[in-house]
Amino acid sequence: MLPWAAVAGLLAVIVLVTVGVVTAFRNQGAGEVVNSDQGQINSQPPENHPPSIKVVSVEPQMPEAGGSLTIRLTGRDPEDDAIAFEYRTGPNSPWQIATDGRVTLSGLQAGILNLEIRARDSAAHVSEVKTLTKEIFAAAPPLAVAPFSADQAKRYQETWAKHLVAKVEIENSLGMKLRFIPPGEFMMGSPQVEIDAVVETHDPWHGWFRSEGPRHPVKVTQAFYLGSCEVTQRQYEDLMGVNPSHFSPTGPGKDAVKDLDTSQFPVEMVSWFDAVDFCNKLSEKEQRLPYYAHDGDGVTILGGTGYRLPTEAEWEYASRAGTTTRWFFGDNETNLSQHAWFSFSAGGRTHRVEGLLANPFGLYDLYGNVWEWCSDWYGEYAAGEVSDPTGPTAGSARVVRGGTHFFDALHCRSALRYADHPMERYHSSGFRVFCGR
Ligand SMILES: [Ca+2]
Ligand SMILES: [Ca+2]
Repeated sequence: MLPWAAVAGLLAVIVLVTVGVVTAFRNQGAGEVVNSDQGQINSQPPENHPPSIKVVSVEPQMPEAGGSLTIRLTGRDPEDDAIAFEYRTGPNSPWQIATDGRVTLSGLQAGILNLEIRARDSAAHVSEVKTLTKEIFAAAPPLAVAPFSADQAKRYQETWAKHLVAKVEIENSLGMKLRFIPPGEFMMGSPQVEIDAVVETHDPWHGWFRSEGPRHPVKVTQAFYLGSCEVTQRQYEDLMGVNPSHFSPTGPGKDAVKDLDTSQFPVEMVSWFDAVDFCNKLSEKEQRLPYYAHDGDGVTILGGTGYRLPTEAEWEYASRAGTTTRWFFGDNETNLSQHAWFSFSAGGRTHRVEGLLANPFGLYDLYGNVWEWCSDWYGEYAAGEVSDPTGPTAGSARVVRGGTHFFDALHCRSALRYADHPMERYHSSGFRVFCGR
């Protein structure tokens, strides 16, 4: 005769393994078990089974670090015993009660969360342990919503770069430096009072000045890299094999740059198509997918990870760096010569890039030196809010931004717009490159 406990244990194992084959009945009132196959009566406690457990919901679907996570649980017990739910966040953590079948975790840490859950019935039978695996995402920093200070611009740049595991500055295969620009929002264009003020200068550019309105909110939803400088003559020649620049030792403007090393001067005499070809060739060099398909007069946007020209919204957003003033350093024109080669300071020619002060994002020569081709066709602004605008779908001229070495201060502002036919080449036509992350 086996001891009572051993019999009970053996029977429990048999029942667990052969549920559905061996059926046990409870002998009412006696606390005995009748085994229907063998007809034996033993002094056994009633047979009981563990409950099952199931996850009903997990909220939110993409939990962020510092936030909370709520998991709702349900379960069933074969005997309809009362069920309690338990959880723990690791094999070394104590089991805790999930009151009302709800687990709420707050103060989440970035990384992978492995939550163990189980159910226990009132007869102390415990379900299998289930593991719920959830990625906790690092919290996104706040968007760079203008206006913000120069210090804040740097902080946005650093925190977003860190969040996206990117560098604030990268150097490409041509030795060209590119600056990380965080996503954000800004007011594009000039307010009417500003437009009225510059039109008051009786400049023949009234039409261009007026096209700075209506000022409208723009969202820049993706971080990107923008060349810290205009593309230089050396970079252009290294990649394209030619230096078309007017202000070069062999160009028509060679007398203006006599005895000067112009290799770090901005390349000019490049058309919009030349700039597009440069971007594509640089993409190929770095095994990136070319952004454009260029066939004769036709350029199709393929998208992809390659280099391209910035949109004028991206150019203005990066140029403003959170400011709402005429220039990224304020409204005081007398400070422009610290930041730009323009008619007052340039002496009628281009100058070495990176020679003056940068804007808060670390971009040089945004104003003056050479015009910077943008990707957009030129067109009037619409009034409403837009996200990542790319300009009209067709047109006759491509946007250029920033003014040049022979324009005065009012033509070298963040909001100033101008456009040229994409085939045109001037000794003031240059560009800087855009690269997605
Ligand atoms: Ca049970
Ligand atoms: Ca420029």
